[in-house]
Amino acid sequence: MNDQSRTTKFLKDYAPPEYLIKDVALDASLAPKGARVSSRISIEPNAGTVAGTPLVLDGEALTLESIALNGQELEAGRYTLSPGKLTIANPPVGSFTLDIVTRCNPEANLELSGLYLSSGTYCTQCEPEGFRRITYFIDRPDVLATYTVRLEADRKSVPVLLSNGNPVDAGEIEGTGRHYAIWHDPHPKPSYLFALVGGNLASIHDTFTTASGREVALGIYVEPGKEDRCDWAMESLKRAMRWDEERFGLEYDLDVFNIVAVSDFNMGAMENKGLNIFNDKLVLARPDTASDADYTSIESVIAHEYFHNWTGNRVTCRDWFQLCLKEGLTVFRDQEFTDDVRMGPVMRILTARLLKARQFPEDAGPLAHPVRPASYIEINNFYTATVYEKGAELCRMLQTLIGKDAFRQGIALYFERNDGTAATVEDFVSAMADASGRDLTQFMRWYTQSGTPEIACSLDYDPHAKTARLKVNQVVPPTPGQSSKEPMHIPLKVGLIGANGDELPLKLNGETVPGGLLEVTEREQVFEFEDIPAPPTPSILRDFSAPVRVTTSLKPEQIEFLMIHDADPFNRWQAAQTYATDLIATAARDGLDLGPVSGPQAARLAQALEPGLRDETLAPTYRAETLKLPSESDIARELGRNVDTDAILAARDTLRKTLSEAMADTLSAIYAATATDDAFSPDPDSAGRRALRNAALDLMTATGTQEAIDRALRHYRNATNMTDSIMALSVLSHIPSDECDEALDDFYTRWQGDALVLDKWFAVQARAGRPDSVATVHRLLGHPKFSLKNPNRVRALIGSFAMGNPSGFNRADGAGYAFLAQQALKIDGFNPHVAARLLGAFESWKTLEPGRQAHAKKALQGLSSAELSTDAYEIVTKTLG
Ligand code: 0A1
Ligand code: ZN
Repeated sequence: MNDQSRTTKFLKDYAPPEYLIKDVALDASLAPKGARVSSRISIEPNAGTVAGTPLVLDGEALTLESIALNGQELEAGRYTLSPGKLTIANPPVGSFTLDIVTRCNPEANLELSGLYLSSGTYCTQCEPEGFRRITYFIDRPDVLATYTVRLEADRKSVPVLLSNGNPVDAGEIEGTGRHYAIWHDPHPKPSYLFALVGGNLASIHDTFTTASGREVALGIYVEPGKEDRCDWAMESLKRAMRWDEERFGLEYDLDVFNIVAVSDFNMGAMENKGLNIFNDKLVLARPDTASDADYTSIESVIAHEYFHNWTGNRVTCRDWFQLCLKEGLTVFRDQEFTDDVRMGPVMRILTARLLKARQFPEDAGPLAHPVRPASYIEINNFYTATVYEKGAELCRMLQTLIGKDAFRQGIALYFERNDGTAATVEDFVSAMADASGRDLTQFMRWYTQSGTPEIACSLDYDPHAKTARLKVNQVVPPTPGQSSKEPMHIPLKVGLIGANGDELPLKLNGETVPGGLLEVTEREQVFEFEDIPAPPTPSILRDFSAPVRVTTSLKPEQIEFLMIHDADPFNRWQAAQTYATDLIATAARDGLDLGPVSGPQAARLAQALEPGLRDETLAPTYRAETLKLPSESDIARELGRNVDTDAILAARDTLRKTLSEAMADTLSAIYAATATDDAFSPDPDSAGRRALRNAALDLMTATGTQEAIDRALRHYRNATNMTDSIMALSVLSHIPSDECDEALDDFYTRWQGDALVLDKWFAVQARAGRPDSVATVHRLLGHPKFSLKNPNRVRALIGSFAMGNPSGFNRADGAGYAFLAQQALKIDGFNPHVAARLLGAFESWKTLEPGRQAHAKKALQGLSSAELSTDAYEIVTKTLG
C-alpha cells in the first residue's frame, strides 16, 4: 500500500494525461521464479502539455533493472522511484522512447492482479490497474497504444504462448530448450486490456465466418484433460458472434479469438482484446459436472466478454468513473442475447430478481453510489451491482423510451463518433439523443443520483365521466452524500384490466398510449385514462420497465386477480411474489405470528397459483419461477428495519409447507409429468422441464415428511446429470437427516478430485439454513480440500455462507459475523480484492434488529481497528458509516 492509495479520487478532478503512449513493444521472458519484462514505449506529450512537465509512470511490486531514454541508459539521478511511481522530472521536449527492464514474481502474486501463476499457468489480469504490476506505464484507460508482444518460455513446460491480437511469428531459441511467440494487436487499446498466457494447456479449435466473409480462428485453452468440457463454451461463442452481427451489425475484427480458462481468478472473466481470460467455472461444462444454471451462466458470460470487443474495447472508458459505460451496456447486451436465445419472457423475471436481490440493498445501504460514481477510494470496489446491473437497466430504459430501432441507430452513431477512443457516459447518451431526437437531459440523473426511486400509485375511477385517474408520486430516497434528489425520467409501463380479465385500451387526451408506456418526469403526475367502462384493476410497472420500487393501494383480492388475469407475464409472476411477500413479512414483522402463512390467506395463494401451474401452454421455465417463493433476503428488504432473520426463515418455511400441502396433487402431477429418460440436452425446453420438476421437488420437500425425504434421496440416486443431483442435494441439505449425510458423502466420494464440482459440495453445506451452519462452515474450513488461496473455493464456502445463508450468517449471537470478519481479515493479507467483496455481506446491517446490529457493529469495528488493505478499509469504514 502506498500513501496515495487511501485518498479519495473525484470525477470532477479528471484531467487528460500529460503524456501519451502510442506504441508498446513488450518482451516477457517467463521463468518459474520470476519474469523479466522489457518494454519499449514511445511517448509523446499530449496537446497542451507544457514542455518539461515531469513524466510519471505507474508501477507496483516491480524490481527495476534498467531504464534508458532514447537508447541512453538513465543514471539514478535522472529519475526517482517512490511508492507506486517512477518519475522523470525533466523529460525531453517532444517524442521520445523509453526502454525499461523490470522483474516481477508471478509465483508470489496471490493478489491475482498483474502477472501470476494459476496452477502452473502464467496468466495476467490487468483491469483495472494490474498492468502497472507488469511494467512501468501510464496505467489509465485513456492512454491507448498498439502492442507487439514477444513471449519466451521453456518449450517443454510452457508449450503454449498467447497474447492479444494476431500471431505474427513463433520459433525455437536454439540450444536453450526455450521458445518464443510474437503477437501483434493492431487496435489501439488501454493497458487494462493487455493479456498474456503461458502454460501447458490443451485446446479445442473451430472457425467462425463473419457476415462479411472473413474467417476467424477460434480457440479455447484449458488444463489438459478438460478438453471434453469445452464444447458448450465454443457453441456459445459462435452464437454470440452471430447475434451481435444480426442485432447490432457488429463484426469481429481480428483473425483469431482465444479464450483461456484458469482456476484462480478474482472475478468471472475478462475481455482482454482477442484473448479473453476466464474463471474456468464459466467455461467448463459437461452434463455430469455442470448444472443448467452453469450452462446458462457460461453462455451469457462468454457472450458478455465477446460483446465487450465493441462495447469496452473498440470504444473504451475515459476514466474509471465511466465504468458503467462499458459494463452497463455490455450487461444489457448479454441480457438481450440470453433473452433471444434461451429465456424469453422468463429473462425479465430472472433479471429483476437479481437486481432486487443484489442492487436494491446496495442502493439502500451505506455503500450506495450512483451508476456513475462521483468518487472512490479503490476502484476495485466499484465492480458493483449498481454499475453492472442498474447500469444495464439504464440502457434498457433508454431503449424503452426511444424504441428499439432508434436505440440501434444510437449504438451505430456512438461507434461512428467514438470508435478507437476513450469515451464518457455523455458521449453515449448524446448519441442516443441525437439518433432519436429526444431530449435526454433529465434522464442523465439516472447516472448521477443514487438510491432506488419509490413510486406510489393509486387509481380512482369516475363512473360518470368513465375515466380512471392514475396518480403517480415519485420519491428518490436520500443516500450517503446525497440528501435531496431531483425527480427522475421514468418509463412506466401500465395496463388496465377489466372485470372479465380483458385488457382495456389505454387512451390519454384522445390518443392511444403505445405499449402502455407512460413517461413519469415529475414528483407528482396524474394520467387520466378515458372511455373506461367500469372500475379496472391496474397493472403497474409491466415488464419491470424501470429499476424502481412500486407501492400500490391494491387489495389482496386485486393481487389475486392479477395473478390469474394479467396479460403481462412479468406482472402475473410479480403479483404472486407480492402476495407471498406480504404474507411472510406480516408473519415475521416484530415477532413471529404464523397465522398469515398457515391460515386462509395462504390457502388462497395456493388456489390462485394452481391454474398457472397446471397450464401446459405456459413454458415450464415460467411455471418453475412461479413455484419459487420470495427469498429470505427479499423479505428482509421488504421489512427494511428491525429484521429478525430467524423469524423470516420460520415464516417462509411455514408458508412453503402450507403451499406444499395445499398443492400436493398439482406438485405430484408436475413431478411425474416432467420425468424423462431422454439423454441430457442443455436446450431451453429440456432445461425448462428440469427446472419445473426440480422446483416441484423443492416445494414438496418443504413438508419435511419421511416420504418427502425419501423422494429427494431417490431423486439424488436416480439423477443422470448435475442439475438433478445438485438440486436433490440442496433440498436435502436443509433437513438434518441420515439421508442428507448419505447424499453428501456420496457426492464427495464421487467428485473429490474435481475442483469445480467440489465447490458445489462446499457451497450447498454453507447455504443450508440449519441451526448448526456456523459450526459446519468452521468445520469445513479445516477440510483438507479447503484453501483460502483459491477464490472459487473461498466464494463457495465463505461467500455462500455470508451471502446465501441469511439465518446462519445473521445468527443472533453474532457468531456468523465473527466468522466472516476473521476469515476476510486473513484473506485481506494477500488478496484484498476478494476480501473486500466478502465484506460486502455486511451492507444491510443497519436494517437488523438491535441485538444483531450490535454484534455486526462490533465485528465491523474490530475490522476497522485492524491492519487493512485499501480495498477492505474503504468497505469497512463506509459500511460503518
Ligand atoms: N471487465 C470484466 C470484469 C473484471 C473486473 C476486474 C477483474 O479483476 C480485478 C476481472 C474482471 C467483466 O466485466 O467481465
Ligand atoms: Zn463486463
